[in-house]
Amino acid sequence: MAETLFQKIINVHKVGETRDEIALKVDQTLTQDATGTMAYLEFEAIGLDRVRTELSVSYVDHNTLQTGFENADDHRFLQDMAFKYGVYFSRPGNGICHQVHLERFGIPGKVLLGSDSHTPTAGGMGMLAIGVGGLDVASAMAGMPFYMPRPKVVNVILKGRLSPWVSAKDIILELLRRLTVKGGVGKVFEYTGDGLEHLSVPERATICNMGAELGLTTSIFPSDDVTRDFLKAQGRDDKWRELAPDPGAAYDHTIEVDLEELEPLVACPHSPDNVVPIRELEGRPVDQVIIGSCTNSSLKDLLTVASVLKNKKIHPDVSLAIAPGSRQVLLMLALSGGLADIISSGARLLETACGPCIGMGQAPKTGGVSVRTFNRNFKGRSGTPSAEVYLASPEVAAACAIQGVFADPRDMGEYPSVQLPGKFTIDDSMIIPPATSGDSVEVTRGPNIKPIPTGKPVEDAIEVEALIKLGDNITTDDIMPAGAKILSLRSNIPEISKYVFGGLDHAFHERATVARSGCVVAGNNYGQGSSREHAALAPMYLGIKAVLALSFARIHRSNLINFGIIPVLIDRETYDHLNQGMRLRMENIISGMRHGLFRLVDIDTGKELKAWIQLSEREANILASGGLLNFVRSKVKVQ
Ligand code: MIC
Ligand code: SF4
Repeated sequence: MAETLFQKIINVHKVGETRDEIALKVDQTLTQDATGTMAYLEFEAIGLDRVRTELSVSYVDHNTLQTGFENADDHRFLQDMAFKYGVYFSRPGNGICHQVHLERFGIPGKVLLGSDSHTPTAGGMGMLAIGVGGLDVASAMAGMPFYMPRPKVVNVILKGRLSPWVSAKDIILELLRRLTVKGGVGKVFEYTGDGLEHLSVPERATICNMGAELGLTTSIFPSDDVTRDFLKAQGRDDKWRELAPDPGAAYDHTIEVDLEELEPLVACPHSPDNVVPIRELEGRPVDQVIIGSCTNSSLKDLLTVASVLKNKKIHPDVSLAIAPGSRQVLLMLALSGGLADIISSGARLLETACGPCIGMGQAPKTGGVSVRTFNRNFKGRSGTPSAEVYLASPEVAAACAIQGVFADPRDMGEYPSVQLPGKFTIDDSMIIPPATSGDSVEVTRGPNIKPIPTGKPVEDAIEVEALIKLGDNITTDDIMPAGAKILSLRSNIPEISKYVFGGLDHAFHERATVARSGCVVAGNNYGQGSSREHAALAPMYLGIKAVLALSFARIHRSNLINFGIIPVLIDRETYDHLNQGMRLRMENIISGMRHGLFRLVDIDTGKELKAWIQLSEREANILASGGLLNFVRSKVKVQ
């Protein structure tokens, strides 16, 4: 039978399956520092002396601002842990994990699990790459399979060729416009079509990267001649193999995008799916432009920007900042002369890291309008709650920086068609290989690194207070905000838990501390966005026992289960009934976890509310063990 590419990769990695889940052997893992400190503490708690993957890499790219000892201590801890346990360590300054992984480690056809929601970026080179919480990565590093909810596979056919000044970013923005941030939940997008021929690996990676914003499990492109050329330029052509779906493979659904019809698009505040053509915004003033992030900071992107900025100055009312995706990109930009064009335009050069994407500097002014080549524009994520953040391609961003207003790049004359070099400059000196034996390696732990709290087995009956009632599409940035101040507490759960829901409700922490046993009520797609397990771990620490929502985002749902919080599904009637401050009783939870039904009662009125628990058998076992860490520990020992 003709098979999809997804199916072919599954066939060689499947180590078990149930009706709902496929168990996969994981070949590679990646972590970044903001999720990595927890992931390695968790791996350490599992008790093995070496990772059991083909390759694991620890990147430092998020918490690079060192305004106190905390981040520097975490970096040292991560370097020691990597050296000890058999993990490659990409030093701060070497680049953003997803960009560096594409350049130096990705291999077509392999399964990659990463503790960052944009791990699917590697789908641009034919990897099956999935974003998960840190504990899932720790478990994979311990050699445990990854259990993927069985997705629907959608064929996205890209037809024709992009017009000048229209870029890969516009393809994914068009999909977000059509499908919304909920449109990809439970799905994998597999790209085919004659349009692929003209899309380089970094452009494909941009499309896969923002598949995370659709809520997709992952996205994947075939591995073809374009992939081979990329790997060859990286001196890694031995890693190439051809991978494609069989002709006539059956998909659950098909979407077509005619690339010739696309125009430059922009996602307006405060959601990546709030997409309009740039012409609808033309002429409105812009205060800040930032080019970078794991979505758009490849050499291709920055060489294009350099050509646009060449012999021009940025508008006096605009601050333009540029953060190259990796040290390789920065080096080659310098060697090509493009960096000089960028600097002389008046741009501010930032280090090769996530930077402003996660609120590490460059927060806009009060009410400022910021055009960014990033993937997320959730309210407050930039560090300025009143700022208006727009997401666009590097081409649009550069045009806005020069004009000082939203500007259509198509008015800038001839498109600088940039060709990628046949050979990249390769220097892996900022990647430290692990020690051959970790036995004698001492791990340094700064005072900010606190032990991980572990969950307790779920009880059969509990009383909880509804501590907050929220609407649809609540992001993990809403639950556990980021930004320079809070991110430095990622290895200190007691401290970071003070900021849970901080941007929405400053009194939440105090209410939760007083109540000691609470639940959260939410609408659809609760927990969309990042993979940060702190959005489950910190609420668990505050005594949150359950989240009652109309629906959940995939990664966050798993994180809740991993930390012993029950994801309870409710219908609209129950949602409308529930209010902040209500006291609720949950009964028959243990059998409910196996069979779905349990009792949810409004204590004050005695009214019984419709609610159910939908878990796989494995997930029920995890909750019964008090979380994944306890569960994995028991499994690893018996192996
Ligand atoms: C993000 O883009 O939100 C992050 C920061 O990269 C997160 C991970 C984290 O919170 O550490 C993600 O995307 O998973
Ligand atoms: Fe870093 Fe932003 Fe990418 Fe997250 S989305 S990995 S913060 S660059």
